[in-house]
Amino acid sequence: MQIKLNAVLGALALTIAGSVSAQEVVKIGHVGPTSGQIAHLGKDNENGARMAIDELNAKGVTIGGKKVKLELLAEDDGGDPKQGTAAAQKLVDAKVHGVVGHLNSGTSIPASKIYSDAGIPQISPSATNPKFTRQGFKTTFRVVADDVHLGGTLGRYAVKNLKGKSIAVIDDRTAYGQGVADEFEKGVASAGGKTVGREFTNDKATDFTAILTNIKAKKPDIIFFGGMDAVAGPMIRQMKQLGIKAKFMGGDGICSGELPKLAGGAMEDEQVVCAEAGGIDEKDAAAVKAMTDFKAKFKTKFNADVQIYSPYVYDSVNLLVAAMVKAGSSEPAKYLPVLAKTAGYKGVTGTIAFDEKGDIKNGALTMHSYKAEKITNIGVVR
Ligand code: ABU
Repeated sequence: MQIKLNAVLGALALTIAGSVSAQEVVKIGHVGPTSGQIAHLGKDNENGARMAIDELNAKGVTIGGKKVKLELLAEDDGGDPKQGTAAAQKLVDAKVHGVVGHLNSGTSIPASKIYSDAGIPQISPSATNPKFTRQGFKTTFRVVADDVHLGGTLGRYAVKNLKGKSIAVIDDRTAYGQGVADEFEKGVASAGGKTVGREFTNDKATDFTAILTNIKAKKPDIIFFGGMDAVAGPMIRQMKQLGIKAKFMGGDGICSGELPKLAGGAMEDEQVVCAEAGGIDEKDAAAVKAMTDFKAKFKTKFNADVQIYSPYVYDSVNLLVAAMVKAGSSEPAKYLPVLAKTAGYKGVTGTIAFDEKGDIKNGALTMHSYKAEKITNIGVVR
């Protein structure tokens, strides 16, 4: 009898201990290229996610009356579409509650079908190819402007502000690079400008002598590159070696803190003009303070400067969790409609609202240049 009673008491004690310690875990997936050519950008993104999760856990998150613990499941897609879909499937199999990523359009687009089929919300902090949010998926969101906005604005800026008379275009044949270069050309044409040549390379190339020699013969005053900083840097270096003095433009993919280093000191002051696919108005003191504080905290935590997208990743993780809290559930089917209705969310990258496609409403672009090897802010355009 005594043995039976002890067994019952033991089982009861285990059950009570179990229910006390079984705090619900909410899994947030993050995917980016933490290996390969743009690993420095992938790591920047992953750190943005880590910072958001650590802060939320430290503050404490309650969803549907229960305190939860957030867990980051970080995957590397190497910037490769096949590796991207494999990483997406891995996160779906791990039953993540939401995903932030991927970094590249070429990985975000194929992965979006996998998340959509599984009903899991995905926010890209950086994929700018318009197709990403135009596939009819209810689970797909992005917090940056798209390439139509980005490339078109840069094209008009090249003609109207930089007074470009003969403009050459190069792209890296990726979903992002080719798309943004096409939109740039349209923007140049719409502003009455002239494109004198179009060349292409790939996202792993290191030698641009042949295409730059072709372009040099056309005497451009501006060269636009659709691609990422890892290719743009050596291209700027080789322009200098070939005696090409043209201005160099690009989209968000080249607009990193790392670009001067990648160009090996070959970048002249104000030679490069690029646009971040988001940003905050310099006149909005509260927004400027929020971003300044973010950058300082990021530097303290990771001993690294923000590259491009980590603030967008940080906001994206916070958006997912805010929607879960508001919906009272971390179940994707329950919080997805709340996420879709996001409006007036004050993040470190500005105020976020989604349109019916999952795109940011009234997205901003921030024009940047470089001086003394440091990125400088020219201002926000909308
Ligand atoms: N937006 C530039 C980098 C990411 C991408 O769209 O591929």
